Amino acid sequence: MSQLLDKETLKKMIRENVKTLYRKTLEAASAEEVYQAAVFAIRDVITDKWMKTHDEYYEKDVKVVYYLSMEFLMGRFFGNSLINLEMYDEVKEVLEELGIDYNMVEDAEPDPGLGNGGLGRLAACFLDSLSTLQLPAYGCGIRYHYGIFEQKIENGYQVEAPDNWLENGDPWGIKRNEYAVEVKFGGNVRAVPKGNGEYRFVQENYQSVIAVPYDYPVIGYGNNTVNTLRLWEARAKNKLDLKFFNEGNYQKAAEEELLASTMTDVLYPADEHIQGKELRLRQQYFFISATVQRVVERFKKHHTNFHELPDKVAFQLNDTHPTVAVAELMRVLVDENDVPWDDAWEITRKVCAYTNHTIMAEALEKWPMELFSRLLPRIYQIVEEINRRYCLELQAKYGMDPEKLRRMAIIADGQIRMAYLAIVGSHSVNGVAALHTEILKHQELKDFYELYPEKFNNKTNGITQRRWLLHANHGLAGLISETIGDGWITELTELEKLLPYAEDENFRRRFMEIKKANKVALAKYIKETKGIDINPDSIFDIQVKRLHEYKRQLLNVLHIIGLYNQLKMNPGMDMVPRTFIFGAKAAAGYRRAKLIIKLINAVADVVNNDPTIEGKIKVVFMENYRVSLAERLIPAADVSEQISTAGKEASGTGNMKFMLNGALTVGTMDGANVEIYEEVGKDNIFIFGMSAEEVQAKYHDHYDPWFIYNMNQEVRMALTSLIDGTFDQNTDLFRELYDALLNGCGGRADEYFVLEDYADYARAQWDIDKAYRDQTKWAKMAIVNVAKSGKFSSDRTIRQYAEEIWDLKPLHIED
Ligand code: NBG
Repeated sequence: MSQLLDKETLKKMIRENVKTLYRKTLEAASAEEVYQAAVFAIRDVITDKWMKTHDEYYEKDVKVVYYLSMEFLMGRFFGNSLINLEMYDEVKEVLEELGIDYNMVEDAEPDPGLGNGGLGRLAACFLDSLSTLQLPAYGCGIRYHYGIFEQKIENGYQVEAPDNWLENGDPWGIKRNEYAVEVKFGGNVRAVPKGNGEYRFVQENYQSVIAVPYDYPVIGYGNNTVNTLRLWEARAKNKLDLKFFNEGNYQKAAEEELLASTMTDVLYPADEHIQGKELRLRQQYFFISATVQRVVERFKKHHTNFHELPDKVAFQLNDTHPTVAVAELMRVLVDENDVPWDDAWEITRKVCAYTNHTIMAEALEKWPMELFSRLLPRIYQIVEEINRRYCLELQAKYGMDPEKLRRMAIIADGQIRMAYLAIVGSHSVNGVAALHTEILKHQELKDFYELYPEKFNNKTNGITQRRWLLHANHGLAGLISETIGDGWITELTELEKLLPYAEDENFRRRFMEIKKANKVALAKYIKETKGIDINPDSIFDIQVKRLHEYKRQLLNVLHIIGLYNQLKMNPGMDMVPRTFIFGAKAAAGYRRAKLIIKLINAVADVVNNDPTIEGKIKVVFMENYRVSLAERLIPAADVSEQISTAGKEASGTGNMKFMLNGALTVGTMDGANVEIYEEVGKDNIFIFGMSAEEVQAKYHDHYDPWFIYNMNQEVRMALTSLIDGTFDQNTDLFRELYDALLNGCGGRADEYFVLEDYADYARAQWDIDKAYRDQTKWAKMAIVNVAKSGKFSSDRTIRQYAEEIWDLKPLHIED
């Protein structure tokens, strides 16, 4: 047992906690109650480390990075905390000795969905790596009461239900009333003469909200570092304004309370699609203002010279969502601390750095001037001043070029372009995979790359192997540690040592047995939850990610329809049985994405119940895809579907999780797939489709999907199945998809080149079928994938951020 807590003490604590929390004996407690009791027992261990870590940060006055993000998709805390504390086996044993099923306890924890997808999960992987690398860090975000909606499938359609993750309390969070701060909205700005010819700007007649932080521990693996995830919640300053109340103006009296109560209620559930909603801008300023104020307060405890701020503080802006930090830091420095503008600007730029996560136009944040200036009057003035000075610089550099100025200005066409504010106000701008960064430099942000070439850099994303292998796949993790030792847990490139074992028959057999066991476990889960029988000897082919047209789930389904049509014509067709598994949430207002979900389910209904195809294809849509479900699915995958239109997926991180768990990728040369390809070589991955350059050329070229329709019988038949009643009894339900692919429905026909890439995708799928028949070869390929996944650890990514952007040094915390 770890020195932290011996088994008997732990047992006693769990019993005691059940008693004090629930007035129950352990025997009578539910899994949920045992879970809570166990959390409080291990919190004891965590808290000691946590306090020590923060005392040292404070005493040594180290530089700290603040990872500013609207989303942290943490996944469940319990299992992962035990893993990082190296207490997993012991706690499992303790519970089992108490007659409690460990897995039931783990499953009792709600999976907090405080993020949409890749961007939020990346933030969570980064926090794990920061603590493991002993780097001083805070994650700063919002404590939404409702995370991403819970997805239910009713009659094949997605139905959204609220996700009340706090329902049974929040045993991981600690409320820190002592650090509450006031955040001001609206009102007007008054210029007050300072007496020296200058003015101080003060906000008046504003509405206040109090930001209250909740701190969550982020535990490093096998060390004593416990960093903090700080999530802010809104509380009303004055419950009821008595002055208005006494005047009988009840609505006005309750206004601030209402403002506070809705502020942090719910996460916006649209991925890569921003609607300029007032509440969202409020949320952004709310958590940023609270964070910036706290950070500056803390800095002032040790310092009086603000030029030292960049030596002590780094802000990383996770996409444009926290960009208002640039202006808020200026406000706090200039208005509240009398720092001259030019100094404040130099300091701000040194502190801030911006990560771009997408080139999808719908995701680029722009706020209407009217809304922005009404909600944040002083911040608006500051942005205007930043823009004025920046435009003067542009003119000095490029002369009077009105077109260029309009293109590059932060404020133009009545809108504030947050990406441009982030670029101008930062010293670093990074993309999240090599290809993505190149596209930013030479296409999307070309003007800015010309202006500030030194700011641009790449940081290819990564994932934490602690959650995605050590925790999610005990079988494989065990085999690897037994074979090459456990160094890979903190240095993933150690996995290269597995390469020679690809030639070792015994290792291959065990590797494949583990995959098989994971598949059997998933098959059982699918049977229990969906009632569908799937064959564990079939190829498990999985596409799990948000539903988005550019990710092309539609290409996958069309190909399934194509296969089905072939089997109908030729029931004896020789193919390895395939189970196609999907998981995806669609943004509630994204109609076409929801229709694609309905199509997947409709195809599943027909295919799964057609005896003539002899179970050669099964289709399963797993509802409510989330971190904990990913942990079940990915270890059981044979094939990883990464089939976005080239140039559109900034990086992808699911692709890395599959690779690490020994699935082979079928994918386009997009995002980080390109780098996976470079690592494993062409023989260990199934690449198909147009390159990003070819896609770019096709956009400008004449592209005619009808030509493909006419030339390719398989495509024609698959499309026809969409409208001939095969999947919807002639209601024309799927005609919209048919039209979107062939005619465009108002937009471009087949905007994401599904039909253009179809034939090569089908070819790659037959290559997979062929490869899988040779199990020895398949096992070798899968082992090479695992062995070569070292580059994709978020430890590597975070080391690069720390060295190349933050100039952040590790601090070892003693026992
Ligand atoms: C997403 C990209 C993914 C990428 C993650 C993390 C947004 C805005 N972007 O490709 O689509 O892996 O960010 O960087 O969610």
